Amino acid sequence: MLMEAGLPADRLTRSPAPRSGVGIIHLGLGAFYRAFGAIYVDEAMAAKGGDWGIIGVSLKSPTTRDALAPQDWAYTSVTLSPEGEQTKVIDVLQDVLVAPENPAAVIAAMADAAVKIVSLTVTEKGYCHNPATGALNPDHPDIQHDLVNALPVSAPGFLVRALAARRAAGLAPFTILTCDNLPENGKLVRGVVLQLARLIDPALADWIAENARFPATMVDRITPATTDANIARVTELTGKYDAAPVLHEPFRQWVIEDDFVGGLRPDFASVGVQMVQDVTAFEHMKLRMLNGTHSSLAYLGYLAGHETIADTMANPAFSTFVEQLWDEIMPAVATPPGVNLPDYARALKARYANPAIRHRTWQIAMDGSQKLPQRLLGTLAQNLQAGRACPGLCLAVAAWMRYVGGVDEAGNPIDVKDPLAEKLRTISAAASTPTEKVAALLAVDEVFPPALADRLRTPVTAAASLLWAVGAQAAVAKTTASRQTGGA
Ligand code: CS2
Repeated sequence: MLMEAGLPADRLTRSPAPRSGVGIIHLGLGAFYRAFGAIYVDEAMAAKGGDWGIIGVSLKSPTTRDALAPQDWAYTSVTLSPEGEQTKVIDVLQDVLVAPENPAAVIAAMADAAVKIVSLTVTEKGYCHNPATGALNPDHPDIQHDLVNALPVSAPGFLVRALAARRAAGLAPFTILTCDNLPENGKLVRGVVLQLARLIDPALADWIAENARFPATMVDRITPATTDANIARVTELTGKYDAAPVLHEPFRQWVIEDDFVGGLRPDFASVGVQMVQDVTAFEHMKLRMLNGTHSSLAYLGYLAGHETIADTMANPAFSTFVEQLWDEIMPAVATPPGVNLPDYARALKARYANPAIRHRTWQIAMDGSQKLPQRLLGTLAQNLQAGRACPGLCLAVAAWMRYVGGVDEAGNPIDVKDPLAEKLRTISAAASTPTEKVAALLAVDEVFPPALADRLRTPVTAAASLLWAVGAQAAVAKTTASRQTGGA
């Protein structure tokens, strides 16, 4: 990394300030957690103290550990607003472990008496569940492995084996704080952990059910993957080379069910986290209104040739279309306390349009088979049952179907990243017309519960026929033809 004078920039280093003790193990050390939860924890300790230092765990690759180790785990957070960039060094991480290199060290860290919370951002597919039902998939290869090996590979495996170690040592369990965009995420991770524990040792499952806590959360901060260009820009801004900065929007919202083992947690409320009794309404609103439209814009925007969400929103047909989506979604969202849904939608529109955030449609399009149920299908099920047509949302589902076929509108291949990618491509390729493709893909019951598939057949077939006939840009415009362009 060269500075203007032609000299290499110094590497970012940690401040010499004394370190706090470790209280949290975080599984899944991606950009999102480092731009979100880690910063809240850092601020809560600065405001109110406590030994809540974090050990991060990468469940797959050593990349983040290798990038952060020479920086003694410090990294730069960059807030990107249309007005400019603001940087801050975050040094709340105390260590980073790479699970496949030493799973026993991860279990030992999680079983340490000082640890009170294990938090997770392992993405939807990291829970090894069936997306349509939310239940553990016992046939998942990682779960098959973890059933018979004391040194696990999956997130549920690490949770269960570490809880077993704590029970054997006579310690209390930790709180499991999921920070992934899953429906009723606390309940989901609880179900997955208890199912796996029961298959390994029913008495362990009973102990976990009685003593562990699984607060649900709603998490929100748009954080695109960091690129090489971002790294170069951070060096320009700070004069230091940081191999793993995180770049994110100014907005953030964290709503947490206040249900921790022994009540032990950082003073989150002191730094603006909403501590509530029930997160469900917040979570539904966010998953349906934000992530639902994000995925819709990602598939349709990608097909229309847009690289980022901001580029997609700059296309007037799409900025009108997204308003139609919110109008379709809002009747299926209960208003959380203190929120006004149209205002929430207006704020989302401004966040999406933030030109400083280059969030690739391709990135958001990843893992659609794991995302569609909570982002789009719950809304559709509720609306169709109530007799409310949803042409915009059906067009989004059709766009996902087109996308997973693996060929774009110009005939170029799409690099589809999804645990079901191969299966979906094969199913799509075996069907020739849009009608046949829709029928075949609706039969994928990991994604579409059969009763919903029946309801979706007619409207999604209509949307797919339009999409295949005229392309994404014109299909979006046609679907909103009766609307006025303009503000939300
Ligand atoms: C996005 C989310 O990549 C995706 O699927 O929809 O990561 C989104 O940016 C966050 O949930 C915003 O809080």
